[in-house]
Amino acid sequence: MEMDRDLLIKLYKMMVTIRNFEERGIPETGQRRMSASVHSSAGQEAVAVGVCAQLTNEDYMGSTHRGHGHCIAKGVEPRVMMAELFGRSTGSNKGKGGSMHIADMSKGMLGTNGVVGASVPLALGAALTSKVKKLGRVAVAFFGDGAASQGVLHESMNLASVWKLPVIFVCENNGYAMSTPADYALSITHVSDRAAGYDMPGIHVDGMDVFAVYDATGEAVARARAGEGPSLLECETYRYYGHTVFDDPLTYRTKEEEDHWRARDPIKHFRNTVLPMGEITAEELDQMDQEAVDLMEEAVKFADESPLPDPIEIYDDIYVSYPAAELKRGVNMEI
Ligand SMILES: Cc1ncc(C[n+]2csc(CCOP(=O)(O)OP(=O)(O)O)c2C)c(N)n1
Ligand SMILES: [Mg+2]
Repeated sequence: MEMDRDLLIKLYKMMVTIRNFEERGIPETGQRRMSASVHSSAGQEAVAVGVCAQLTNEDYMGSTHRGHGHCIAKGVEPRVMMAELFGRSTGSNKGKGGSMHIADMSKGMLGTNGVVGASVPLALGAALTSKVKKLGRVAVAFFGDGAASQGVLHESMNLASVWKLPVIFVCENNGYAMSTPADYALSITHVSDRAAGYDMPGIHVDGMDVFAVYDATGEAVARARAGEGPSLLECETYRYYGHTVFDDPLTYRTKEEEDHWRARDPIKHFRNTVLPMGEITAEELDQMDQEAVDLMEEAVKFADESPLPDPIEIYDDIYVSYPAAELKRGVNMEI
């Protein structure tokens, strides 16, 4: 593992920003009784950050319903994400998408996604674009252990291998799909073993260790950029909260299990690994913790003070546009 100070700072900042976004932003949306459900990625920060730190702004990424961390790690601004969660016009998608429809094409962020597994063919298509147009970009598809058994994943892995597309399939195995344990629902112990069926490398890493994720992704990205085709990376991780934060009594798992994973917290792991190296001090890391707290204060304030979308914009940004002037005249809104 060779990492310079700037990279270490970037990895830590991203992880604490995600943790703070989830632990501040999600309760805010709950208190405001917002209707859209939100899924916390707290606990899974090392996966999003370790993977995205190997990507450029131009590379593509398709995300899931549990996608706030992916967005932040890919460079989407937390305050426009917060505004999106609050349904405000300053949100990444003008307040009309919410948590599961955050996209930012300027960052190669193709979208969080309410349809389990749907990130995968999207990323595949982006990888095909890159190959056909010789753009040199790679595409990452994040998906969960539940999505791992969706048919579309297997069709996509097959096609990616046949066409040697520059795509990295990243399974975030957090142990559960809603309340269904992965070790019940999966036919094999490691999702990464399925790579053999598609003639691509399958790598299994500790998803609580940002350095392990970063290194494994680096190899997969290098392979993709060299035209050698796709890889499947499985990162073993854990979500700290329920499937959705507010409606899950968590009766399917034990306190002991939660404590076990929290003891392996990715942010703690980073501190324990990096501080003895002497490259960064505890005070500097504490300072970054505080900056992440301040950033979320500012993000919540920005979202709060932003207006709701104007109802006249409801038919904007869809495939068939409906002129605002006609809506104002109150003509039939059917299209
Ligand atoms: C196609 C489809 N099937 C079912 C659902 C309902 N659903 C939403 S999340 C989820 C579980 C997904 O589990 P996993 O892929 O492991 O992701 P995690 O929630 O653990 O991040 C299910 C079944 C859905 N949104 N889309
Ligand atoms: Mg899961």
